[in-house]
Amino acid sequence: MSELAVAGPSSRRPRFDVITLFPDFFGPLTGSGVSGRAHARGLWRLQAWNPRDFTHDVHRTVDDRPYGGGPGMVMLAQPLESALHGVRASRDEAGADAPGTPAPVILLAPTGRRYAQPQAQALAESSGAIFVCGRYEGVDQRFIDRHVTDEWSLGDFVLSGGEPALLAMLDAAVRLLPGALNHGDSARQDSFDAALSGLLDCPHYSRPEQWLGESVPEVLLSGHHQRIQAWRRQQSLRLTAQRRPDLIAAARAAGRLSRADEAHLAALSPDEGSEPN
Ligand code: 9D3
Repeated sequence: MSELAVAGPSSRRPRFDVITLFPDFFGPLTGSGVSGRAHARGLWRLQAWNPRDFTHDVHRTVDDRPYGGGPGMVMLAQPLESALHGVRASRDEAGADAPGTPAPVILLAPTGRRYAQPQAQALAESSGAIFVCGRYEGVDQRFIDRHVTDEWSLGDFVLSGGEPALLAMLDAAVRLLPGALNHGDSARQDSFDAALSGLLDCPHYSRPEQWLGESVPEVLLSGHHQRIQAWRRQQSLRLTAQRRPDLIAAARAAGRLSRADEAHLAALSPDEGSEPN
């Protein structure tokens, strides 16, 4: 069997194309930190496309006023579609997607489905995606109806556009690529979900042992691996019960809480119970 046949779509480096009026937004993602290092290692790639470069009028118009009136501007369908055609041709040329499986077209929008770790994981295991970042009040619905396959939101707060949301989403995906983290990190990453059962992480301490009169919890200095593990688990349970009771319920429903976990939760005093958000 040839080498090419061995490398299936799942082992392909993801390629992300972004249609955006602000391509400069994405420099830090490819240039800095964990995502930048992964990019330098060739683990993923990103190409930004500006719809302004796909206009034909002298003003390079990418937006206009909404029919029916109202505040703000709407992104025009034509420059977005022309940019998308450019993206498709480029991906085909590069063989970015397996034949017959075109990349999804994902619109970043406050009306989208909430992004979370499963979506990050799916992106990391994919051959990539085409993202459309909205600006202004929105995107002409006819472009969405014709081309967009998914709509994603980062959460219930108002951004000035899709770009900052997409930065966070891609960062979450890229750090999951095999080889993106250094060795110590990746071992931790492999066990991260399983070890914490979807709970919040425990508190961490480092040197010095005494800082401004505050000590490190004694158990962490004890050298008793099992006691340390138990303490960390209990801290995770306490913190999660306080701040994210929804995650406790989800872990319980998934059968990820042991009898010892349940006993610890039951023993938490009422003032350690859930606090209002
Ligand atoms: C007046 C109605 N506005 C909705 C609250 C319109 C509107 C506000 C902000 C339309 C688009 C935007 C820009 N935001 C995004 O494009 C966006 C976003 C967000 O605002 N919050 C969380 N996730 C995302 S993903 C894209």
